[in-house]
Formats: sequence, structure tokens, C-alpha cells
Amino acid sequence: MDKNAKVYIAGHRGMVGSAIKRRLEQARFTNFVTRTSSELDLRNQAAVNAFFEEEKPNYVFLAAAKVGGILANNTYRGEFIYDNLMIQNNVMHAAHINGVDKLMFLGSSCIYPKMAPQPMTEDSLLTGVLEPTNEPYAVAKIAGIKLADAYRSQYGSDFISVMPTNLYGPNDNYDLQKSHVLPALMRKFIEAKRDNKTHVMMWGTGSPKREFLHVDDLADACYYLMQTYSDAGLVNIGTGEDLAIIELAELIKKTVGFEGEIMLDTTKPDGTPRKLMNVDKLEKLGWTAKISLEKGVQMVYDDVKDIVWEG
Ligand code: GFB
Repeated sequence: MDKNAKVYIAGHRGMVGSAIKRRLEQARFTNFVTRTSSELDLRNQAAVNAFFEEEKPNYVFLAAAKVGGILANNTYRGEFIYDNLMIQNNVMHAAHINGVDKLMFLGSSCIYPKMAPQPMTEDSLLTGVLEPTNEPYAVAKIAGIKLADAYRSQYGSDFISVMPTNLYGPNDNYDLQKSHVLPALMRKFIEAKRDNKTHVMMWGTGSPKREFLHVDDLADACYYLMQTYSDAGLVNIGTGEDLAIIELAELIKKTVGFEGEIMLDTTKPDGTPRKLMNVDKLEKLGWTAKISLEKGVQMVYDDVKDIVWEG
């Protein structure tokens, strides 16, 4: 990637987009083009076309998406499929029409079947039924992978797709109804310690297993793959290690220094039982994660421990 090239990061204020921007700034890229969602509604095809026509970016990181935790996915099912399909269709088509040099599409580990053999390899895509709580989101992301591949095949577009595992880090969402588990539990333990509560309530049975990647590691992998990888299909981005949600809760509890109990709200869904990425392809391409979960959780705690959340 030429460091003077114009880079469009769609979703630059989100957790993923902002991490990619930080990584590129560290590598001395300076020519960014960004728009907030109020400046440019990526669901609006005419607006997206006009934006690309005006800015003509060389590289695009498509990190804009409607995202959320298990409850948000299951509640706003229409928005999760519609918004994501519109955003990715508009951006990829405009990128094609305006001849961008390269585009990276970011998906999610939930594209794989609920009962995919673990750890999940890239070739388990479309081999089984999806997890119902996030099926609309997963279907949109699968369509994005197929769109990128179809444009590569028909038009020769250099569009690549990467599938991050569950992410955490700076600029995460701490809304307890909409967030993912790691920020939700971090907030719950910090508030419980601050208010001298006797317990923290977590959702589900605590037995599902998840893999967590710090978003700075993800951004490093994205930058690496943007420079080195140009092919159809997808590349998993993860650590290759997972743990049970109850173990994650214990780790956050210890990091925060909360001494009360952990209780389970089993009226809330568990979601998919396990979702561990096979990262052999990524490692063969030459990249491995560097930030351990213990270190990453400590970094998040140091970052947010004094925040007073509302709502
Ligand atoms: O992170 P999370 O919302 O998403 O939940 P998924 C992971 C697990 O943590 C589930 C449990 O088993 C939750 O029941 N959990 C325990 C909690 N306590 C809490 C809590 O306080 N808040 C939350 N949110 N969960 C999402 C998908 O799935 O992950 C998306 O819905 C996407 O499509 C994303 O793939 C990465 O890992 O279950």
C-alpha cells in the first residue's frame, strides 16, 4: 500500500474502524477520507455513489456495520439484515464503479453454521444451519463475502473478505442491552464494586465458549492482509483460543477486584455453544495475535474504570 494513497475507512468512529485508522496512522498514512453517519448515510445508494465519485479513494476498509450483542441481534432483526445488506452493497458497488485499487470487507465469525466442527475453518461456510439469534446479521455478512467474490470473478475487483472473531477494545459499546459480553461484564463488575453490590448478574448459563481478540490486533491483521493477500474466499482472524463465558466473568471479576458473587440470568439466551476460529490460514499467511486476553482485559479496565455510565 502506497502511504500517500487515499484511504476511505467506512465506520471510522466505530471500534473497528477507529482501530484501523490508528494502525494506519502509526504506519504514517495521512490521506484519509472519512464521513460520519450523519454526513453520509451508507444505506443511501445515491449518496454513496456521489461520495465515491467525488472522493475517488484508492483503498477502502469496509468496517461500517450495524452490530451488537446477542440481545440486540435477536431484537432488531430487521435492521440487522437490511442495514448491513444496504451498506455493503452500496459501498462495494460504488467501489467497483469508481475503480478503487482494493477493498477489504469485514464480516464476523457468526457466518459459520451453529454446529460447525471446532475450530471453524473457512471451508465450513454454508455447510449447515445458522445460529437463530443472529441469523439476519449472518446472512447479510455471507452475502457480503459472496458479493466480493462475485465482483472479483466477473469484474476482476480486488475485494477481500476477513472474518474477525468476537472483538473488544477502545470505543466499544457499553449499553447493557445492546453490547457484547466483554464490555457488558466489565461495566457490571465496575459498577457493582463501586456501589458495594453483593452480586453481578450475567446472562445465560455461562457455559458457551467464545474467543476474544483485541481490536488493535485485528487492525494490525487487517493492515497486514491488505498488503499481502488478494484472493477470493475469506480469512479468519482470531487468536485460536477460547474460554467459557463464566471463565471470562471470573477473569474480569479478578481484574476489577470485585469480591461478590456471580449469578446467572438463565432467561437470557446462550447463543451458539462454541465459536472458535481455526487460524491456520492466517498463520500460514504470516500473522498471529499478540495481545493476550489477560493483558487486553487489563487494558480495557485501565481505560474505562473511572467512567460513570448513564442508563
Ligand atoms: O457477546 P455476546 O452478546 O454475543 O454474548 P455472541 C456472548 C455470550 O455471553 C452469550 C453471554 O452466551 C451471552 O448470553 N453473556 C453473559 C452476556 N452475560 C452477558 C451480558 O451481560 N451481555 C451480553 N451481551 N452477553 C454475537 C452475535 O454473538 O457476537 C453477533 O449476536 C456477532 O452476530 C457478535 O457475531 C460477535 O457471541 O453470542
